[in-house]
Amino acid sequence: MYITDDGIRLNAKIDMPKNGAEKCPLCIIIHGFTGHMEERHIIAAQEAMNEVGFATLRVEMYGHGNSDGEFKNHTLYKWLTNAMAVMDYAKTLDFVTDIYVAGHSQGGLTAMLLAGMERDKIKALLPLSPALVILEGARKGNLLGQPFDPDHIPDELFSWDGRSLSGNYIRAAQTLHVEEAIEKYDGPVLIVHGDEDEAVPVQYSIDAAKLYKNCKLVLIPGDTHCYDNSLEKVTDAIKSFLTELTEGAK
Ligand code: FER
Repeated sequence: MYITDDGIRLNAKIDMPKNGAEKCPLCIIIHGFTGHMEERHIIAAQEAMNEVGFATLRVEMYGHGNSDGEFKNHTLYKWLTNAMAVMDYAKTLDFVTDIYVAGHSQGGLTAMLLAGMERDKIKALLPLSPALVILEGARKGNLLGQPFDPDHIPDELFSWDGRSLSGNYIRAAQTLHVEEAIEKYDGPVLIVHGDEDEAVPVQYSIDAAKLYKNCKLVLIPGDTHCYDNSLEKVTDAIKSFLTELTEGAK
């Protein structure tokens, strides 16, 4: 299935909850930088949500997975307009009672920025190891382990898989301020982060959790960026957070 954002087709997949409910909440799930919807940790999050009565909408963003766009040309601006298009689509689904948004890493950062814009439409927010380091790295001149002059942005940088990325990625990231999006969002937030994350230092999540008005922070001891060691702790945290919210509402 495709959701279209201004002519760009975004590959998307809905999975319904296990309980067979006719109406239910839906959680949008966004993968990270170089990621896609079939990654182990994305599927684990999807299945955990389906188990506790949530439908999920996994979506692949511009330049990723089976969506349109070149990886080289993706920016956080494009991911944000994609995310708004996905929200618009979710709002049209008759079976959906409430919309939730989750994302891993760059997808978690996108979810946090989106929640600032759609604060009245997003019931709760689940950033998983959100890549807040990107915004600071873009402004200070270090991304993907590569130093650069932030006032003379290079034409391209190289992803960890060797692919080229346009300097426009840096230009866009330099302008975004997640603190404003955090300030605007009053709903419940669950941040999950492995405390041995090699790509995004855990301190970013510790600091962000303090800025949200209503945030639960779950640190996974000894775990990595993609939860190689304790994925079940991530899914447990997701299930208890969502169950508490939906049970609390009854
Ligand atoms: C970086 C650190 C982390 C970076 C991107 C990420 C573009 C994103 C990680 C992810 O989405 O998994 O320096 O630079």
